[in-house]
Amino acid sequence: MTNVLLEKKGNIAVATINRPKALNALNSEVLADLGELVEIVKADSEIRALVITGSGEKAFVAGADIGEMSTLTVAEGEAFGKKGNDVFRALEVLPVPTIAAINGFALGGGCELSMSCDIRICSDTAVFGQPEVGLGITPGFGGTQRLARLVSPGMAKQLIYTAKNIKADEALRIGLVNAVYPAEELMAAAEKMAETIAKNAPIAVRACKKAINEGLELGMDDAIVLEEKLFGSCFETADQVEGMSAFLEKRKHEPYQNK
Ligand code: DAK
Repeated sequence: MTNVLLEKKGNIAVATINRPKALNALNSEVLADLGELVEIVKADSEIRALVITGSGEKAFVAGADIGEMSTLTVAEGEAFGKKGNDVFRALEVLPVPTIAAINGFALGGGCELSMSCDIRICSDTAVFGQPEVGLGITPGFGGTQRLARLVSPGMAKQLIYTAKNIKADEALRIGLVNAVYPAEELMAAAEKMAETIAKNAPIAVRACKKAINEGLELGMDDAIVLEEKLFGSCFETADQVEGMSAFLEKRKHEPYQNK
């Protein structure tokens, strides 16, 4: 991968979208590398949390690549949209928890990429928006769906119909991000959060992700059954035995084994 850099640090990994000259805009190559990233992280049992950020000081991702999109035919547009949607959906359902560390512009496909992550935190320099209708298109990488689910349908419609950008403090106010940090502190905060997650029992963390993601698609009666099953499945893990034994024996648990 040349457009996405992956650095492993113990049990966490940091992926950096690396196309700074184009403000990390998503062209076909970046999308292909993001797809590869998901497969690499899925196959690596040492990675227990993934942080995604953008290279340079200006942008997380300034959207899908407008140059590449500008000449698409209807069929090519659908294919481009499918490529992005498939990658973003694979990221969303990746069992490993993901944190978007949004270090600047997160526009269009960039905002959509962040919304495919489990948790969003940003720098005080971050700017969010779905500018697509200003370019004559709709959001195409899940923006109409994920923004409406994450904030509210009314706020999503306002942002999408007006194509107006919002700053970090407004993103925090509407619940698009969980926290805002001074730019120079963002990555340390993201990695600290990832490390905190990575220290918890990984099978339980992954089960929580599945329960929340899949449960949100169900009615409450079915959703709590899903939770019951995932809760039950933890009782065949060594980490559950160790976690509860340590509590009862009034000692700190051994590092979790992911077993
Ligand atoms: N695509 C391509 N290049 C981009 C880019 C983008 N989205 N954003 C920035 N760049 C490039 C600029 O062209 C410039 O390149 P050079 O001229 O230096 O070669 C370089 O990055 C630096 O950008 P600026 O010179 O413009 O930097 P500024 O600080 O002046 O402005 C900016 C920063 C983020 C405000 C500005 O660059 C900007 O407005 N960028 C475009 C933002 C935008 O509109 N993004 C949303 C794109 S639409 C779909 C699939 C996907 C999508 C929709 C449908 N289907 C198939 C259905 C997704 C759509 C989008 O994401």
